[in-house]
Amino acid sequence: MIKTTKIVLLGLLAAMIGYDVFAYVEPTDGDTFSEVILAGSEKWPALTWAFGAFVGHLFWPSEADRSTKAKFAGLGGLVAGAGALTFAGDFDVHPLVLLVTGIVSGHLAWPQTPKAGTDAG
Ligand SMILES: [Ca+2]
Repeated sequence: MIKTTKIVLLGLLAAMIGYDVFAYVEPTDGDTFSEVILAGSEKWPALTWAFGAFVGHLFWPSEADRSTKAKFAGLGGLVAGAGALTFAGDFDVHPLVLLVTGIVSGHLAWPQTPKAGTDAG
């Protein structure tokens, strides 16, 4: 199943790259993935935070046990709540702040557990 997942991921990546090249060369402006995501993040800053949370989930695993992870989830929720308050206000927040708080939230509230034999942690 891991091999199938890798094939699906590579297929999706190849399709996305192919589509993005097509979107770039055809005459409509602002239709590449990068342009659409940037425009979306300017309209909805939570999108930037969500990308950060996904990065924290994917690339910052935790070896903590379940009860510790539950405490971390609470802490991650607090960070997310602080982010939500930021979004609710009319603040001009730098995207780096949103990305970093998202990454921390993704790590604390939604971490993967490293598999035995890996060096991640
Ligand atoms: Ca285009």
